[in-house]
Amino acid sequence: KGQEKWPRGDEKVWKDGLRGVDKDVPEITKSVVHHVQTSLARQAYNLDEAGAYQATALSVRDNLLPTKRAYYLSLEFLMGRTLDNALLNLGLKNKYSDGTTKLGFNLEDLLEQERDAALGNGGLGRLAACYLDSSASQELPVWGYGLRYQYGIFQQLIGPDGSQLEAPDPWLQHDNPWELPRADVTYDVRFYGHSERIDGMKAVWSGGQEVLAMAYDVMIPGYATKNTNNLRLWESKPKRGFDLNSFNAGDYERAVESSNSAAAITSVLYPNDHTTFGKELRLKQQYFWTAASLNDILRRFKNLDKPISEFPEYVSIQLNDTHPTLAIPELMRILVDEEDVKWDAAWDIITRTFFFTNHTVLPEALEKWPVPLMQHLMREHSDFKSMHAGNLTAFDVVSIFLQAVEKKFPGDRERLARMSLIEEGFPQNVRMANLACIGSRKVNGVAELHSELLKATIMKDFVEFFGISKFFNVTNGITPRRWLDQCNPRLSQLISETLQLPKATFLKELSLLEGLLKHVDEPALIKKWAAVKQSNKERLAHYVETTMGHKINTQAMFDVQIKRLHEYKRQTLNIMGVIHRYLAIKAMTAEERKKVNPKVVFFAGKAAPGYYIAKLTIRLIVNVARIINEDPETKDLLSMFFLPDYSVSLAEILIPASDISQHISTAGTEASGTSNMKFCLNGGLLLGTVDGANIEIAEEVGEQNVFFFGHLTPAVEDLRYQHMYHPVPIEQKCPGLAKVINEVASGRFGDGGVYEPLLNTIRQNDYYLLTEDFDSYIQALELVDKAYQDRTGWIKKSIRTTAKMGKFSSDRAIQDYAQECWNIESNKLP
Ligand code: Z15
Repeated sequence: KGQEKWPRGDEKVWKDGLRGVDKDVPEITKSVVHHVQTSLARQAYNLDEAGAYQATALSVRDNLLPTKRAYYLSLEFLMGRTLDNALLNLGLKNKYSDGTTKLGFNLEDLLEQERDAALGNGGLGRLAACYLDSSASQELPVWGYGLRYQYGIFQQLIGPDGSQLEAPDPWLQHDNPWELPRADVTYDVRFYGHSERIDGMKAVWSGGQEVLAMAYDVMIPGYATKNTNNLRLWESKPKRGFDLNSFNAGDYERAVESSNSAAAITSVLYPNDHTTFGKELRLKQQYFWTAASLNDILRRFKNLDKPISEFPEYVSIQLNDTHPTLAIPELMRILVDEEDVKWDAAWDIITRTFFFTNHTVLPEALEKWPVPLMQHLMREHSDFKSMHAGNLTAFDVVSIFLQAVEKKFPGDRERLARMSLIEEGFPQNVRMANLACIGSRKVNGVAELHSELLKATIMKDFVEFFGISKFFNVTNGITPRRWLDQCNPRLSQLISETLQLPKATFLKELSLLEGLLKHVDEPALIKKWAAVKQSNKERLAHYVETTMGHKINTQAMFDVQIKRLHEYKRQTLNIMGVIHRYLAIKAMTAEERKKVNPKVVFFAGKAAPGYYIAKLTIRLIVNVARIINEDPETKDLLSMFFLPDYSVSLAEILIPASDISQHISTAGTEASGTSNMKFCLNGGLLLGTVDGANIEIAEEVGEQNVFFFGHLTPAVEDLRYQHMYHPVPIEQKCPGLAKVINEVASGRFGDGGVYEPLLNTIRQNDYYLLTEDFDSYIQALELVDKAYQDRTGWIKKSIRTTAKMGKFSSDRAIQDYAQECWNIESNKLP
């Protein structure tokens, strides 16, 4: 239009926009310049309005393009309470506090009314919850899929003899304001029945039981953003309540039964952690959930109107452990039988869509399902009869994969047997980890050591077959919103004042905590830091007093071990250590007792209802506590509590109150641990073995600020071999521990005979190596006592520990997944 000046506008903006150097050039300007240069291949010097229109339109269109989404499939989401978290994320806590006060209600009391959503067992389920928080907070399009159990993890009661009792957790008895029932989102899921092939190609699956999956949506608010993500939980329902055409009594009964069994699928969370039971209902849960989720994902993809070959460009699916592995053969079935995709092309889609996270190397936790059970339940997937090309079924993955292995390693029959998806035996079993591995683009462990062990043990053959680049590590993380700001508001406030930063700044960029190091020697900070810890200890003491009726000395050191009861986590080592200390104090003179560092030991955790040894450990802890808490000679110096019914909400009280916490698994057994991170973030010091994420925590905070003991991972195998083939009596191997065991057996803490099976696990083959680590454990406890005597030194360690926890934010972990696996970007609007 006769403009003289080229380029139009500000020349510097054009130039800097092009090179992308000037931070002051707004995103939108950069995006338009980008399209001028790349999409139009034109120059600022000859750009007319028609060209500028094109570039502007392309830039706007970028905002409309469908973004890729990642789906987190987890059988467990251990969410805890929502109200406080939602208020903090929205920045509305103060306003609501004022609002309810005016109405005569104290907000803190109202928060206590909420029941935990406890749809998980422990670490794996809580990790999923932290990951949803971090995804929403970083505006990443990650949606969760799980099951809406009627009953969450059981409620734990302690019986008169000290044993664990289980009661149901009917968490949905009152209305749940955090979920939205979606009667409009339902899918049919088929079980049993038979499949027929048409033209020897496509299979049609019919008959059997059809169940309805109905969606419930749980909103996941992000922190300091309007963005919310979604957690979709499926409920099972009978497809037709009753078949109205059935008039005779037999049919009526069958209709009632089938409606019962449909509703049963999502009725209860399996309370076993780290063990597989091979129960048919559990397999039904897994298939029901993966089939409904995949249908939903596929329907959403189809709305985009893209060719099915582009599925992996829009969808990534993270498998949280092997529980959702049936999604692999199910997607294969859908692609081949329903979408007419050729076998090889379908497998290519599969292996670009799925990603697999392994959470343990313990053999008893590796899922295996009997082939006959699978064949019965999922006719279509497991029809092993048809093997010729063009007539393949979803589980023919087995033979095709083995052919490829055979080609790469000719004649290596043992390798073939190890890598097969089928473990030979009566019956044969499907090895889910093998299936998850070959069907995924990448496989990761959850801490550096664990990922290394994975590659060296259960995935060794697969590393040799696929190459090392398929395997990687994402160290777990925790959300600092719940595990600092929400559970420890006073510490969060103190950090904010010290760093002179708004809370929102370091809660979103946790590495900023390092700024505390500059202040670590300031007496004012040390004093305030100690005061915060003290008030958290008083809050815990108040909880124990009101729920259990015990008064606690809050001047004593608080020593905490809270986690699922399991032999590998070695709560037994802790209780033996407590008894050892008790006996030592008993043997002291009054003068010597004055030098003892007073201590209160807290335990909490659930045992799987069928895990006999774990339950016996609880019984021992409770009964030892009953004796020592009543002993007038020692009770001011040592007391011990087993807090019943451990939960997310109880963790929120315990963690900020701890001076020291214990993470003492046999080296090489705890994949990562995540409560270790929570304690350290709250300024509690760590007493632990060289295992899981403990190692990376020590790397960050410095070895002088943690208390390590025990044998290292490479020694474990050898020690176990020695125990097996060259057993040494416990009196010789570890006299200190033998003495403690004898006291228990003699009945000092109630009927000793009861504990024989537990004591025998140590006396006999001592698989978890208590006799090997006991002496160094006791030494480490002495070092802890010594360090605690220097209170100022201790507080400095505490501040340094908190300061170095940036790495363990789940924001970082989610970034790792987003980049390494999902290839997704933030949804942030310009
Ligand atoms: C579970 O909570 C974990 C692993 C499992 O295999 C099962 Cl079945 C449940 C835990 C690990 O024991 C723990 O070390 C890890 O921090 C957590 O998963 C999250 O990765």
